[in-house]
Amino acid sequence: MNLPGMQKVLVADDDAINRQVLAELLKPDYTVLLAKNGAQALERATRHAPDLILLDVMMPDMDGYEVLRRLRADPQMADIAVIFISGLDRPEDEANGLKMGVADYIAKPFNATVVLARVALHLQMVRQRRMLEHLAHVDGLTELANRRRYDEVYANEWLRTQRNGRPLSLAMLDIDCFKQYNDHYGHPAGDRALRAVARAAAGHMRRPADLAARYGGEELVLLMPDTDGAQALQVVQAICAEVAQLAIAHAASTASPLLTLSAGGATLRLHKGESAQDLLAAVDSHLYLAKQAGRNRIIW
Ligand code: GH3
Ligand code: MG
Ligand code: MG
Ligand code: MG
Repeated sequence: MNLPGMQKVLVADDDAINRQVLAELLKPDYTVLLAKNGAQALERATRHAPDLILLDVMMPDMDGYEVLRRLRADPQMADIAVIFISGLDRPEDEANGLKMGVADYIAKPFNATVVLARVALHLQMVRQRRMLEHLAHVDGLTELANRRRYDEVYANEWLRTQRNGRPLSLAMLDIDCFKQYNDHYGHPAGDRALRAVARAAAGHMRRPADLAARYGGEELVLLMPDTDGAQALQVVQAICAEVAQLAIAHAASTASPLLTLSAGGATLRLHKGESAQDLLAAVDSHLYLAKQAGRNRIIW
């Protein structure tokens, strides 16, 4: 069965019998992908992002060591768990494999029950690691990226922008009179409103590199690499329009009878020699101006 929630295991072995035996063994519990050589293993891994790779060490053309090196050198695949399955059964071979960073080493001829148990164990660790990463990077209330994640991504995007000279746009959204909203409607309603605003913001992040994050409290930050000011402004306008459409009543707001946002934005222009802090400072001051000018507006 290939259920969508099933974890994916890639079996890479040049021996057709081995592939078949392992595939039959794993198929009841996992989505199994097969590769008959190193090049195919890398291609399948790139395309299908398996959770675990059972990798034969001795293969013609490209051996398991080389496949592992190339996986580790590719940021998209560097974290994939790998188990070596090898006819090399000397302790040195096993120790070498483990030193290269594989999760486990299984000697051939293998015992089916043991292979299955080890695969299950490592896939459980993969699930646990993903859960920890999720908890470390995602804000529990809004499900947006959290501040920690944003700081990491911003630092990377900043460096990338300095290398490629492409524009980098940043915007900060802040819910208007949100303290009064909580005071008037209660914190649970405030949480729901904040989640709705977060969903609207996330829904307008179109490119893979775009990031909407919870900067803190009721402030969301949008990071849009490769996006000029005009494009980024349109995105923020669309988010504000969507929040207006949600028509969340806010009887205690000084800005509008409905819940609104204020936003500040700026786009990095390298020739001005701005720093990462300057960009954030510009965004902050624009948000401040938007608040000063009466809220429910965007200043770019
Ligand atoms: P302004 O228009 O100037 O932004 O006014 P404001 O009241 O929105 O700003 P202020 O920074 O004074 O208050 C922010 C409020 O947001 C205070 C806090 O109770 C509320 N808030 C922050 N995080 C959460 C949250 O997770 N849930 C709820 N319900 N409220 C939150
Ligand atoms: Mg082989
Ligand atoms: Mg506010
Ligand atoms: Mg605020």
